[in-house]
Amino acid sequence: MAGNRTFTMIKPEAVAAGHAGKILDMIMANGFRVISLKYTRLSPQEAGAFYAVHKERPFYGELVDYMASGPIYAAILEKANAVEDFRKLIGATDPANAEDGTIRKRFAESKAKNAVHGSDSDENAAIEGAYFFTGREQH
Ligand code: FUP
Repeated sequence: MAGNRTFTMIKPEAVAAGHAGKILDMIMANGFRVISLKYTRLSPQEAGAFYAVHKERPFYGELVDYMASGPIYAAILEKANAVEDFRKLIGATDPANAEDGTIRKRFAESKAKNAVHGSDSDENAAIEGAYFFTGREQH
């Protein structure tokens, strides 16, 4: 249903630091249901395609290298008002600006290595979720 799903990734630095379990716990404790979940790794080509919208930005190359640098968790989440509520839960892109109690405030290393991704619209949530999961993998 439109408006009720978002897509997230727990990014390589947070996985490597052993934070994935705690981050998933925060997500579930805040009322998000995990519809799909996968432990995977993006190739540089896949990371480049996923972030193609940022192609012209100066940080694009670094972002792509980083997102392909290690395994991630990818997940589709369900909750009323999922996109907006999840962006509130993760906090600002730069953890220095993220509010207390947010995932990025607690776990992000920096603006570039900011622990989690959250879709920015219902449309992108659907596109991003479909990139990682077939219909049969959504429950
Ligand atoms: P967000 O929606 O909060 O994930 O942020 P953006 O879509 O603006 O950026 C996507 C990713 O690009 C961020 F998660 C980290 C990276 N980024 C940088 O490395 N430097 C910047 O100045 C902005 C974004």
